[in-house]
Amino acid sequence: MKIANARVIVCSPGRNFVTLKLETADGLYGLGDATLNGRELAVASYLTEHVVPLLIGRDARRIEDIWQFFYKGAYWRRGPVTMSAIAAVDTALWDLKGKALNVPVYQLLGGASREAVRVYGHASGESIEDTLAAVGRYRDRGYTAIRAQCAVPGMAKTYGIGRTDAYEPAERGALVESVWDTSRYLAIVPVLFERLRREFGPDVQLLHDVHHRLTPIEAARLGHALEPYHLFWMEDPTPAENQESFRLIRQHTSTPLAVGEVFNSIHDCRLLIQEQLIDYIRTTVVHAGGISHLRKIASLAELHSVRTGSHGATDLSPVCMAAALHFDLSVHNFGIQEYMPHSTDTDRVFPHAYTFAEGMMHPGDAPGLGVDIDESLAVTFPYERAYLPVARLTDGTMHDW
Ligand code: KDG
Ligand code: MG
Repeated sequence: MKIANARVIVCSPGRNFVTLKLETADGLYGLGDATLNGRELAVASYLTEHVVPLLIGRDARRIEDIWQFFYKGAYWRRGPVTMSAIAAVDTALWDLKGKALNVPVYQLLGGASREAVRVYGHASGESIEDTLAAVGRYRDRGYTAIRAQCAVPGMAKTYGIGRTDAYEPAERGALVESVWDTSRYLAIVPVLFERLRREFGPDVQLLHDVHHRLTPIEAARLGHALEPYHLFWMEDPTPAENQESFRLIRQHTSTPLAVGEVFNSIHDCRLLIQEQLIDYIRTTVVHAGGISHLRKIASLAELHSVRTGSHGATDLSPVCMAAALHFDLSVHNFGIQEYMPHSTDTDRVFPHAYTFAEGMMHPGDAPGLGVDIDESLAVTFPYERAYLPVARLTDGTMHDW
């Protein structure tokens, strides 16, 4: 099981993806996702220039040792570029081990802890009425948990509002600057959820993403205002570099909190978990060091009654989605998985065994991760520069993501 070859494949079937393909001398290969939205080529370069040369000749069976080698051995620790690169190596090694032993990865992780994985979808609209209609469509497709986002009146563009149910967060070409107005946002969100509960009753699980736009006290106020509508979670209420700021939010509201899609190591969420300042940890395979590191975060979270709720937007490739589903199926303290279906072109480039039915997903029982890459099709979709939009306050001040 010596690693004989390693290649980085960059393609853009609807959006950019970076994939690491590891090949062994015995003719097996494993895939890992290394996509970092808006910074794809930085990870591709880190892999090609610094990681791939050190991988050749290593024993692919030594997953933990290779992880520690790239984490401790680089001297420079953590950071999204490094951790996405390590994640790609780790994911590809789990894929390889599954294929070598002829079992799906979840069997290597302790086996299934549940029959299938509950996912949530993204409903959004330009008005409250549009958002209600979008939630209705998700219900009709079988989703039992739905994230609801509504455009903020008076703001030309609100992040997270799709023109169709299937949308892409990054915009190709020039970077878009939008205007953010906290007062208007805080005014509309409770009205939206009051309508949603009235219309859809108590059974559907409702989620909301704040995208880090509030201060801790504003977030506390929103969480408190949403309490009558029993959200499954309020996500990323405030930027979380300062983990202590969640103490303030927690003191004021019982609305469950989910944080962590931008975190890349256990140290980014250690205090949040140990002090039980959050309810769901959203770290994901590709951005938090792969399946191996995510399992350590989940184990810490399990000790403190925090459950997992991994990020699953379209900028995580089907390779990451497959890895996430193997992780979700196996880990005891799984909470929910985000699922934003990929474009048809993406699904054609990355054929996969995972399935969706009635709001639940399963990774399938193919050996390894159960996902492939059609390289001859991938080359027909070359990289295109794209960025997430940024937000400024009405007076032009650059605002938090
Ligand atoms: O790359 C960033 C997007 O994936 C992110 O903004 C989407 O917040 C998001 C979510 O919860 O899916
Ligand atoms: Mg989010």
